Amino acid sequence: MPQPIPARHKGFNRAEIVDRNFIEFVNEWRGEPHARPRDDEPVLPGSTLDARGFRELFESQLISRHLDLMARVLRVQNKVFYTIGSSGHEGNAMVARLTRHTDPAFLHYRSGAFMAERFRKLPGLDPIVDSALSFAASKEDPASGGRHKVWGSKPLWVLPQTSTIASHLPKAFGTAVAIEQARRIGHTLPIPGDSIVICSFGDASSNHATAQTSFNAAAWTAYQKLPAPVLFVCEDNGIGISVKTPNDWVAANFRDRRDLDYFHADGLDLAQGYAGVQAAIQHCRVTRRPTFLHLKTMRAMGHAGTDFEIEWRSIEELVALEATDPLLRSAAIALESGLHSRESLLAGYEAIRRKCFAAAEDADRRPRLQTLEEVIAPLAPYTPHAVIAEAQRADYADKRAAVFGGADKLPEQLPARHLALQINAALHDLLAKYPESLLFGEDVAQKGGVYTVTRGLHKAFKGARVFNTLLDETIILGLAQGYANMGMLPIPEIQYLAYFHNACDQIRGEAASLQFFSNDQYRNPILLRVASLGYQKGFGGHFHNDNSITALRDIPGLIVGCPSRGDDAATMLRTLAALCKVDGRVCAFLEPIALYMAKDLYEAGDGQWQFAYPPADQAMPFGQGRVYNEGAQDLVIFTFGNGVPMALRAARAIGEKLKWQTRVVDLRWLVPLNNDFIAQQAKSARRIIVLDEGRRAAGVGEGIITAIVEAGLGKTPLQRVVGADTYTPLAGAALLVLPGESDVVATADAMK
Ligand SMILES: Cc1ncc(C[n+]2csc(CCOP(=O)(O)OP(=O)(O)O)c2C)c(N)n1
Ligand SMILES: [Mg+2]
Repeated sequence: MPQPIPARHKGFNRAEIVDRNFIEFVNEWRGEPHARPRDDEPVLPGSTLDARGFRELFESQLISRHLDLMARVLRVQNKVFYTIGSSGHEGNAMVARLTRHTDPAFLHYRSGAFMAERFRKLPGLDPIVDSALSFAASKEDPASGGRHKVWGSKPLWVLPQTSTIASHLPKAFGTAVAIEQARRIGHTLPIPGDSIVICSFGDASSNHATAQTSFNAAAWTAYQKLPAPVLFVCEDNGIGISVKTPNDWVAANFRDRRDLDYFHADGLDLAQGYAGVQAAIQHCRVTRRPTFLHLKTMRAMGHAGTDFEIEWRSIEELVALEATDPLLRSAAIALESGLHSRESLLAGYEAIRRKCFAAAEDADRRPRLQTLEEVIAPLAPYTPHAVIAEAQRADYADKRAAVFGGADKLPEQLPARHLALQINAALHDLLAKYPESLLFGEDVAQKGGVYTVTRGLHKAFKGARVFNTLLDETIILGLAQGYANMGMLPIPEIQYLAYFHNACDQIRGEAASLQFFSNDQYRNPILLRVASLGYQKGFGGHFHNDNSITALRDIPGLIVGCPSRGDDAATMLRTLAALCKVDGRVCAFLEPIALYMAKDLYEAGDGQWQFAYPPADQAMPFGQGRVYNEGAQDLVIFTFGNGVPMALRAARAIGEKLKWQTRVVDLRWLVPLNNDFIAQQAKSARRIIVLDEGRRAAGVGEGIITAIVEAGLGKTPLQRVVGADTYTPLAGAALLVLPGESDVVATADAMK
């Protein structure tokens, strides 16, 4: 017969009930205690956890629990701004105890106990004070400076996470690979060489494409007998918000995966579960193989403070669930082992409650972010003098000579050449300049990329620095973040812009946000190259001619450069690498495929779109555009990429037809746009054409026009020649969609 549910268990506020359950459980405990164990003796007979370990773990669990309870109370008073809690997941403290504070951790949002336990590893840190500052969005929050409630810590190697499900798994995998690769390229790691990477997530999240690709990539790596010491910790509470995970699904799904070694541990019971956690961590550390720890947890108090479970679950189910609260089990162990009396346990429980509330009240009195400047301070650091100095630094002549086959064979001594060859030379230079740089992507190694832009790099720098990845853009960008986290300079390639969109969140939600959410304590510089844009004739169709730059333009903090000619590409790559090295920026370099092999400007054979390779000490100042036919005022064409040679040809036709002098402005830097430069060029224009190969609804042109209008120059006659809002079709029909030279001439003609 099921027991009737007592009225006091039927309340709406489950936090109060969970709290009361603990006190009642302790008060009503009537067991027989064992002889109190010494610190180094098993907490209960047969357990691999000793008494001291238990005591500390239990305290970490209680800290986490009281932070949750405090958050529920103070949220309604507007003193705390986050209520997604860790209640029921406190067993994850065991993972923290059995790993080192230098094992990088990318954590699930239910990691309060993990954090409290990891705090023990360094003296002088207080998890309650730090967490309270974070809950209160205080400017003094050491994790994010009040920007988000994240689990993060610079000294404890907890890299802060945003809350997009599973988005942290690719970079956790990448960091594990990077730890091992460092040795192969002679790079000094910021952490010990036998570190492992910890990455936790929920059961529902394990189904996410981003999670699955990370498991797959880790297994793909281990299958080739390459090390990938990542510990995936699946905290299985059987539910994701309100959707139940099918019974036993996580075990069934992961138990027998090839090259992903499965361990199980009961996270609801410290005495029982410790051995399983120990085994998994030991296995990962020693074998350097991807390891999957299935940690049983439960979720108490709903998904967040806003989730009133009683409205959508039966009371019987809730009460049964709450009876499995791991803190009740820890209380039982504490009492059974003789480590605590009922009184001392409750006194300890209340003391931690008081500490949490006091810390929260104190945090509430601390300053919060007050100005926009404060909010965005860590987003996009830029130190211009240091960047240009680094970009122009050319103290690697010997290495250059070795790479190019002799001091007399340097690329600047060769005749003018086209874009693809100049990018290729510039990449040789960058890899020579930065021994910690790595170039990787699909087909970039022996084949040298689809367009031979990376040809020769694999031979020159060998497979540890120039290599093919598995076919997954999310993983390519996860690897990039991992290498960056370990102090390397990743230069990933994405084969086409359309395939960047496939993995965009790894830049938008993760890489570009790290400086912001860590208050600039962590940086993950990346120099991402993407073969981009339209008009190319080798491979037709939309996905090889994607002209949408918009998805990059609105990513806060990202830098986007787009060259139209080879010499600019080289000087720009140097600046982008310097922006990575000096300011830790995430940069994208859009290489116009259609211009890779372009040699001519006006007529076949004129060779006017080939340029000499700039010597190694030349670099392009960030934001600087290029102006053709300076001083011309009848018409100014603002453009970039393929639009530049197109505009120059159109300018010649316009000159013949309308007798106008046309200035062509190549912006070169598309994110952020240099509004002052645009305004300065627009000021003296009688007419303006914005030539944008992106799309009408959302390209680059709107940004250019906004800069012109905001500079008070909106009265200048202005027209836009821009791509249509459609996908790009195959063959000649592509030119119906993309702007053409004759469109520019016709638009000018209509402005007479
Ligand atoms: C990409 C993405 N989709 C949806 C969400 C909304 N969301 C937040 S938590 C969550 C459930 C996660 O469940 P689980 O992985 O089991 O973790 P738990 O909360 O149970 O610990 C969902 C759907 C999200 N944050 N990110
Ligand atoms: Mg879950």
